[in-house]
Amino acid sequence: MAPEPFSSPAQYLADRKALIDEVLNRFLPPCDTYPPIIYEAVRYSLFAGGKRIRPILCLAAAEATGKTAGGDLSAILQAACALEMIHTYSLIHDDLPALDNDDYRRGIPTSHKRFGEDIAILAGDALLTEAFKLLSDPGLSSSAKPEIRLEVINIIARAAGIGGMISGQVMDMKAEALKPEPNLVYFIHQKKTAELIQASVHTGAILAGAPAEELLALLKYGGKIGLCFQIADDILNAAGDEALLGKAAGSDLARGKATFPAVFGLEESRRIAETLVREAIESLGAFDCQAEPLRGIASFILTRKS
Ligand code: GRG
Repeated sequence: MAPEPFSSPAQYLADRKALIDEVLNRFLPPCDTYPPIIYEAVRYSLFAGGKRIRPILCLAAAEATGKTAGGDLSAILQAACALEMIHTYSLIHDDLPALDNDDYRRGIPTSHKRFGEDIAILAGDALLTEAFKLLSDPGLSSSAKPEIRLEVINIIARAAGIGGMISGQVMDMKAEALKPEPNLVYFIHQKKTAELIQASVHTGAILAGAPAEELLALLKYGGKIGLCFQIADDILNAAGDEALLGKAAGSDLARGKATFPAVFGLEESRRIAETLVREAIESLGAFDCQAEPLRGIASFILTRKS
């Protein structure tokens, strides 16, 4: 089934989220697969109501190239779902008692609160590994050439791995004992959040066959909104509505986390985030209306309430 055409950012996000949910559901075995507890735990976190920003960005970047219209989206959807699995794994592990020790995520008890720490660790491990199974499974989609598929695996592994999200998470924890300062907070946000978001855009672009100049512009866009996404997350944690967030607000300050509001204050953090959104949209200057979803997502990142 072809995705709905773009009408508004809100409609686009809702349509693409429904599409991602449907495909994720198809990729995952049902809850009564043996041993059921781990399938249930994986589905519990994956279908807890996440916004699906990373997979949607993967689709939107592919669509921006204009090369997907009427084409086979299966490899792009496969990669998009893998990105959401990696993101969900990172949230499950981030919430563990040994890391952030959070009780609520996406408005419901965290995985370890619901299933115990042992199963939560394994659910995260399962999602990370399943993501790479999905990315490397040629049986599911033959529409991407093997060398492009390998490049995608490498891009995502670098963003999620030791030099990417893991380093960001390590410094996020270690920084609680350090003085928050600009270089540190830029490093954490770049690694912890921005690189996977940029990799989502990158993945969609190369699977769609974006030419070099478009790819560069899309990478610039992805880097800017990736950083902006974490700054917006910091601002929501400092000044957002707990009921809308579905998790505790104010926790970053209480823990002494290195955040943009802690380093720059709320007002300057908002200004930096606005500049990043503007620059992200400017980097799409050479694209036509097919990049409208990407422009809309950039603005949504700043106005979102959860
Ligand atoms: C390996 C033990 C172990 C832990 C890894 C890598 C890691 C833990 C954590 C990643 C760091 C992390 C959780 C960054 C936060 C990024 C972020 C802004 C998350 C919220 O993303 P949204 O708003 O969430 O897209 P939804 O719920 O909408 O999907």
